[in-house]
Amino acid sequence: MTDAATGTPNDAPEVRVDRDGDVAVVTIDRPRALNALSPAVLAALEAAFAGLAADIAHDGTSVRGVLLAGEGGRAFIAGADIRAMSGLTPEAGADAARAGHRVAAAIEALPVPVIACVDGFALGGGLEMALACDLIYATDASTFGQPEVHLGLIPGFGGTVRLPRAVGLAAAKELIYTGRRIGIDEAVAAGLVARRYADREALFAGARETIALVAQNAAPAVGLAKRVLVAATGTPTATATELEIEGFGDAFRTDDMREGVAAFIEKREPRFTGA
Ligand code: CO8
Repeated sequence: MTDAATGTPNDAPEVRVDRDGDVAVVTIDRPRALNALSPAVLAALEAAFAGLAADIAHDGTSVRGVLLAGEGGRAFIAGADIRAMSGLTPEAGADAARAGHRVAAAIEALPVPVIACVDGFALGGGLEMALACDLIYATDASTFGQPEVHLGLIPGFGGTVRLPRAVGLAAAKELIYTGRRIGIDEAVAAGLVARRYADREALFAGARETIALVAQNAAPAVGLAKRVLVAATGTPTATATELEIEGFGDAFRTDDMREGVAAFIEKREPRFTGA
Protein backbone atom coordinates (compact mmCIF):
# COMPACT_ATOMS: atom_id res chain seq x y z
CA MET A 1 0.00 0.00 0.00
CA THR A 2 1.23 3.46 -0.86
CA ASP A 3 0.10 6.97 -0.07
CA ALA A 4 -1.64 8.25 -3.23
CA ALA A 5 -0.27 11.75 -2.71
CA THR A 6 3.36 10.83 -2.18
CA GLY A 7 3.97 7.31 -3.42
CA THR A 8 5.61 6.50 -0.09
CA PRO A 9 4.70 3.35 1.81
CA ASN A 10 1.88 4.00 4.26
CA ASP A 11 3.90 2.61 7.15
CA ALA A 12 6.97 4.77 6.44
CA PRO A 13 7.59 7.06 9.42
CA GLU A 14 6.72 10.57 8.30
CA VAL A 15 7.81 12.28 11.50
CA ARG A 16 11.31 11.77 12.92
CA VAL A 17 12.59 12.72 16.33
CA ASP A 18 16.38 13.04 16.47
CA ARG A 19 18.19 13.77 19.70
CA ASP A 20 21.43 15.71 19.88
CA GLY A 21 22.33 16.10 23.53
CA ASP A 22 19.54 18.08 25.13
CA VAL A 23 18.13 19.33 21.81
CA ALA A 24 15.37 17.34 20.09
CA VAL A 25 14.72 17.89 16.40
CA VAL A 26 11.23 16.94 15.21
CA THR A 27 11.25 16.63 11.41
CA ILE A 28 8.25 16.18 9.14
CA ASP A 29 9.59 13.87 6.47
CA ARG A 30 7.07 13.98 3.61
CA PRO A 31 8.95 16.10 1.08
CA ARG A 32 7.09 14.83 -2.00
CA ALA A 33 3.93 16.49 -0.68
CA LEU A 34 5.93 19.47 0.64
CA ASN A 35 5.42 18.07 4.16
CA ALA A 36 1.64 18.60 4.00
CA LEU A 37 -0.08 17.64 7.23
CA SER A 38 -2.04 14.47 6.50
CA PRO A 39 -4.03 12.89 9.35
CA ALA A 40 -1.14 10.40 9.75
CA VAL A 41 1.44 13.21 10.03
CA LEU A 42 -0.70 15.03 12.58
CA ALA A 43 -1.08 11.85 14.65
CA ALA A 44 2.67 11.24 14.45
CA LEU A 45 3.40 14.82 15.52
CA GLU A 46 1.06 14.51 18.48
CA ALA A 47 2.80 11.27 19.50
CA ALA A 48 6.24 12.85 19.06
CA PHE A 49 5.42 15.78 21.34
CA ALA A 50 3.74 13.45 23.88
CA GLY A 51 6.95 11.37 23.93
CA LEU A 52 9.09 14.45 24.55
CA ALA A 53 6.73 15.62 27.31
CA ALA A 54 7.05 12.22 29.00
CA ASP A 55 10.85 12.38 28.81
CA ILE A 56 10.88 15.87 30.35
CA ALA A 57 8.44 14.80 33.08
CA HIS A 58 10.85 11.96 33.91
CA ASP A 59 14.02 14.09 33.77
CA GLY A 60 13.59 17.86 33.62
CA THR A 61 16.93 18.48 31.93
CA SER A 62 16.77 15.68 29.32
CA VAL A 63 15.39 18.04 26.66
CA ARG A 64 16.05 21.79 26.92
CA GLY A 65 14.63 22.80 23.55
CA VAL A 66 12.92 21.44 20.45
CA LEU A 67 13.40 22.40 16.81
CA LEU A 68 10.48 21.71 14.45
CA ALA A 69 11.45 21.43 10.79
CA GLY A 70 10.42 20.04 7.42
CA GLU A 71 12.52 17.71 5.29
CA GLY A 72 13.50 18.36 1.70
CA GLY A 73 14.67 21.97 1.62
CA ARG A 74 11.58 23.30 -0.23
CA ALA A 75 9.00 23.50 2.49
CA PHE A 76 8.60 23.72 6.23
CA ILE A 77 4.96 22.62 5.79
CA ALA A 78 2.80 23.55 2.76
CA GLY A 79 -0.39 23.30 4.80
CA ALA A 80 -2.91 20.72 5.79
CA ASP A 81 -3.21 17.93 3.23
CA ILE A 82 -5.67 19.30 0.67
CA ARG A 83 -6.39 15.87 -0.82
CA ALA A 84 -7.39 14.53 2.61
CA MET A 85 -9.96 17.34 2.91
CA SER A 86 -12.00 16.68 -0.21
CA GLY A 87 -15.33 15.08 0.57
CA LEU A 88 -15.34 15.75 4.31
CA THR A 89 -18.66 16.47 6.00
CA PRO A 90 -18.86 19.63 8.15
CA GLU A 91 -18.49 17.46 11.25
CA ALA A 92 -15.48 15.61 9.82
CA GLY A 93 -13.96 18.95 8.79
CA ALA A 94 -14.28 20.20 12.36
CA ASP A 95 -12.73 16.96 13.64
CA ALA A 96 -9.84 17.40 11.20
CA ALA A 97 -9.30 20.91 12.57
CA ARG A 98 -9.29 19.52 16.11
CA ALA A 99 -6.45 17.15 15.18
CA GLY A 100 -4.27 20.14 14.27
CA HIS A 101 -5.29 22.00 17.40
CA ARG A 102 -4.21 19.02 19.51
CA VAL A 103 -0.71 19.24 18.00
CA ALA A 104 -0.58 23.01 18.58
CA ALA A 105 -1.70 22.48 22.19
CA ALA A 106 0.97 19.80 22.71
CA ILE A 107 3.64 22.22 21.45
CA GLU A 108 2.39 24.94 23.78
CA ALA A 109 2.19 22.55 26.74
CA LEU A 110 5.79 21.40 26.39
CA PRO A 111 7.76 23.11 29.19
CA VAL A 112 10.71 23.96 26.92
CA PRO A 113 11.03 26.39 24.01
CA VAL A 114 10.02 25.02 20.62
CA ILE A 115 11.57 26.85 17.65
CA ALA A 116 9.99 26.51 14.21
CA CYS A 117 12.92 26.29 11.79
CA VAL A 118 11.32 27.41 8.53
CA ASP A 119 13.19 26.82 5.27
CA GLY A 120 10.78 27.29 2.37
CA PHE A 121 6.98 27.31 2.34
CA ALA A 122 5.10 27.79 5.63
CA LEU A 123 1.54 28.00 4.36
CA GLY A 124 -1.90 27.49 5.87
CA GLY A 125 -1.69 24.80 8.54
CA GLY A 126 2.10 25.01 8.18
CA LEU A 127 2.19 28.62 9.28
CA GLU A 128 -0.27 27.74 12.02
CA MET A 129 2.07 25.05 13.37
CA ALA A 130 4.93 27.56 13.30
CA LEU A 131 2.74 30.06 15.18
CA ALA A 132 2.13 27.48 17.92
CA CYS A 133 5.90 27.32 18.46
CA ASP A 134 7.58 29.79 20.79
CA LEU A 135 9.73 31.32 18.07
CA ILE A 136 9.94 31.28 14.28
CA TYR A 137 13.43 31.34 12.80
CA ALA A 138 13.61 31.21 9.00
CA THR A 139 15.89 31.25 5.98
CA ASP A 140 15.85 33.96 3.35
CA ALA A 141 14.20 31.42 1.02
CA SER A 142 11.05 31.20 3.15
CA THR A 143 7.50 32.16 2.21
CA PHE A 144 4.55 32.57 4.56
CA GLY A 145 0.82 32.83 4.09
CA GLN A 146 -2.70 31.77 5.05
CA PRO A 147 -4.05 30.85 1.59
CA GLU A 148 -7.13 28.97 2.84
CA VAL A 149 -9.61 31.41 1.27
CA HIS A 150 -8.23 30.42 -2.16
CA LEU A 151 -9.67 26.97 -1.39
CA GLY A 152 -12.96 28.19 0.07
CA LEU A 153 -11.64 27.44 3.56
CA ILE A 154 -10.52 29.47 6.54
CA PRO A 155 -7.53 28.83 8.81
CA GLY A 156 -8.36 25.80 10.96
CA PHE A 157 -5.29 25.10 13.07
CA GLY A 158 -5.27 28.35 15.07
CA GLY A 159 -4.44 30.98 12.45
CA THR A 160 -7.32 33.29 13.33
CA VAL A 161 -6.19 33.18 16.96
CA ARG A 162 -2.38 33.19 16.86
CA LEU A 163 -1.65 35.22 13.70
CA PRO A 164 -3.29 38.41 15.11
CA ARG A 165 -1.23 37.97 18.27
CA ALA A 166 1.95 37.70 16.21
CA VAL A 167 1.44 40.47 13.66
CA GLY A 168 -1.50 42.52 14.97
CA LEU A 169 -5.16 42.30 14.02
CA ALA A 170 -5.08 44.48 10.90
CA ALA A 171 -2.08 42.72 9.33
CA ALA A 172 -3.58 39.32 10.16
CA LYS A 173 -6.92 40.24 8.62
CA GLU A 174 -5.19 41.44 5.48
CA LEU A 175 -3.18 38.22 5.17
CA ILE A 176 -6.16 35.95 5.89
CA TYR A 177 -8.67 37.81 3.66
CA THR A 178 -6.30 38.06 0.67
CA GLY A 179 -4.48 34.76 1.15
CA ARG A 180 -1.40 36.43 -0.32
CA ARG A 181 2.07 35.06 0.34
CA ILE A 182 4.80 37.14 1.92
CA GLY A 183 8.56 36.71 1.76
CA ILE A 184 11.16 36.92 4.47
CA ASP A 185 11.56 40.73 4.44
CA GLU A 186 7.89 41.31 5.13
CA ALA A 187 7.71 38.42 7.61
CA VAL A 188 10.56 39.89 9.67
CA ALA A 189 9.15 43.41 9.46
CA ALA A 190 5.74 42.11 10.61
CA GLY A 191 7.31 40.51 13.68
CA LEU A 192 6.37 37.01 12.53
CA VAL A 193 9.97 35.82 12.17
CA ALA A 194 12.28 36.43 15.11
CA ARG A 195 15.56 35.71 13.28
CA ARG A 196 16.49 35.22 9.64
CA TYR A 197 19.41 33.27 8.21
CA ALA A 198 21.09 32.97 4.82
CA ASP A 199 20.67 29.20 4.63
CA ARG A 200 19.48 26.07 6.40
CA GLU A 201 22.80 25.31 8.05
CA ALA A 202 22.99 28.79 9.60
CA LEU A 203 19.33 28.48 10.62
CA PHE A 204 19.91 25.30 12.62
CA ALA A 205 23.14 26.65 14.11
CA GLY A 206 21.29 29.79 15.23
CA ALA A 207 18.42 27.83 16.74
CA ARG A 208 20.84 25.55 18.60
CA GLU A 209 22.67 28.61 19.94
CA THR A 210 19.42 29.92 21.39
CA ILE A 211 18.67 26.57 23.04
CA ALA A 212 22.22 26.48 24.43
CA LEU A 213 21.61 29.87 26.09
CA VAL A 214 18.29 28.64 27.48
CA ALA A 215 19.98 25.49 28.81
CA GLN A 216 22.26 27.59 31.04
CA ASN A 217 19.19 28.65 33.00
CA ALA A 218 17.00 26.88 35.54
CA ALA A 219 14.79 24.46 33.61
CA PRO A 220 11.78 24.82 35.97
CA ALA A 221 11.94 28.61 35.62
CA VAL A 222 11.91 28.42 31.82
CA GLY A 223 9.00 25.99 31.98
CA LEU A 224 7.07 28.24 34.36
CA ALA A 225 7.75 31.30 32.18
CA LYS A 226 6.41 29.45 29.13
CA ARG A 227 3.36 28.25 31.08
CA VAL A 228 2.50 31.81 32.09
CA LEU A 229 3.22 33.32 28.66
CA VAL A 230 1.05 30.74 26.89
CA ALA A 231 -1.81 30.89 29.39
CA ALA A 232 -1.81 34.67 29.79
CA THR A 233 -1.67 35.64 26.12
CA GLY A 234 -4.96 37.13 25.03
CA THR A 235 -6.51 37.15 28.50
CA PRO A 236 -7.58 40.35 30.30
CA THR A 237 -4.83 42.11 32.29
CA ALA A 238 -6.28 41.07 35.65
CA THR A 239 -6.29 37.39 34.64
CA ALA A 240 -2.85 37.60 33.06
CA THR A 241 -1.26 39.23 36.10
CA GLU A 242 -2.88 36.65 38.39
CA LEU A 243 -1.37 33.87 36.24
CA GLU A 244 2.03 35.53 36.55
CA ILE A 245 1.70 35.89 40.33
CA GLU A 246 0.79 32.20 40.59
CA GLY A 247 3.73 31.17 38.37
CA PHE A 248 6.12 33.41 40.32
CA GLY A 249 4.98 31.74 43.54
CA ASP A 250 5.49 28.30 41.99
CA ALA A 251 9.13 29.16 41.29
CA PHE A 252 9.65 29.15 45.08
CA ARG A 253 8.78 25.45 45.10
CA THR A 254 11.93 24.63 43.11
CA ASP A 255 15.45 23.76 44.27
CA ASP A 256 16.84 25.69 41.30
CA MET A 257 15.29 28.93 42.55
CA ARG A 258 17.02 28.54 45.93
CA GLU A 259 20.28 27.63 44.16
CA GLY A 260 20.07 30.58 41.74
CA VAL A 261 19.48 33.12 44.48
CA ALA A 262 22.11 31.56 46.78
CA ALA A 263 24.69 31.55 43.97
CA PHE A 264 24.09 35.24 43.33
CA ILE A 265 24.51 36.11 47.02
CA GLU A 266 27.62 33.92 47.34
CA LYS A 267 29.07 35.43 44.12
CA ARG A 268 29.45 32.09 42.33
CA GLU A 269 27.99 30.35 39.27
CA PRO A 270 24.71 28.50 39.95
CA ARG A 271 24.63 24.72 39.71
CA PHE A 272 21.12 24.03 38.45
CA THR A 273 19.76 20.49 38.59
CA GLY A 274 16.36 20.99 36.97
CA ALA A 275 14.57 20.18 40.21
N1 CO8 B 1 -1.70 19.24 0.51
C1 CO8 B 1 -1.44 18.18 -0.28
N2 CO8 B 1 -0.45 18.14 -1.20
C2 CO8 B 1 0.29 19.23 -1.36
C3 CO8 B 1 0.09 20.41 -0.62
C4 CO8 B 1 -0.95 20.39 0.37
N3 CO8 B 1 -1.22 21.43 1.19
N4 CO8 B 1 0.97 21.33 -1.02
C5 CO8 B 1 1.71 20.77 -1.98
N5 CO8 B 1 1.30 19.51 -2.20
C6 CO8 B 1 1.83 18.55 -3.17
C7 CO8 B 1 1.38 18.87 -4.57
O1 CO8 B 1 0.08 18.37 -4.80
C8 CO8 B 1 2.44 18.21 -5.38
O2 CO8 B 1 2.19 16.82 -5.41
P1 CO8 B 1 2.13 16.06 -6.85
O3 CO8 B 1 3.51 16.23 -7.43
O4 CO8 B 1 1.79 14.65 -6.47
O5 CO8 B 1 1.09 16.77 -7.65
C9 CO8 B 1 3.70 18.40 -4.56
O6 CO8 B 1 3.25 18.67 -3.22
C10 CO8 B 1 4.55 19.56 -5.02
O7 CO8 B 1 3.72 20.70 -5.08
P2 CO8 B 1 3.59 21.62 -6.39
O8 CO8 B 1 3.82 20.81 -7.63
O9 CO8 B 1 2.31 22.37 -6.29
O10 CO8 B 1 4.86 22.57 -6.17
P3 CO8 B 1 5.02 24.07 -6.67
O11 CO8 B 1 6.43 24.45 -6.43
O12 CO8 B 1 4.47 24.25 -8.04
O13 CO8 B 1 4.07 24.93 -5.69
C11 CO8 B 1 3.15 25.55 -3.57
C12 CO8 B 1 4.35 24.96 -4.32
C13 CO8 B 1 2.96 27.02 -3.94
C14 CO8 B 1 3.42 25.43 -2.07
C15 CO8 B 1 1.88 24.77 -3.96
O14 CO8 B 1 2.14 23.37 -3.77
C16 CO8 B 1 0.67 25.10 -3.15
O15 CO8 B 1 0.03 26.13 -3.37
N6 CO8 B 1 0.30 24.22 -2.19
C17 CO8 B 1 -0.89 24.39 -1.39
C18 CO8 B 1 -0.69 25.49 -0.36
C19 CO8 B 1 -1.96 25.68 0.42
O16 CO8 B 1 -3.00 26.06 -0.12
N7 CO8 B 1 -1.91 25.40 1.75
C20 CO8 B 1 -3.04 25.56 2.61
C21 CO8 B 1 -3.81 24.29 2.65
S1 CO8 B 1 -5.33 24.44 3.56
C22 CO8 B 1 -4.81 24.44 5.17
O17 CO8 B 1 -3.65 24.33 5.48
C23 CO8 B 1 -5.90 24.57 6.18
C24 CO8 B 1 -5.41 24.33 7.61
C25 CO8 B 1 -6.53 23.95 8.52
C26 CO8 B 1 -7.19 22.70 8.02
C27 CO8 B 1 -8.08 22.10 9.04
C28 CO8 B 1 -8.76 20.82 8.52
C29 CO8 B 1 -7.78 19.75 8.03
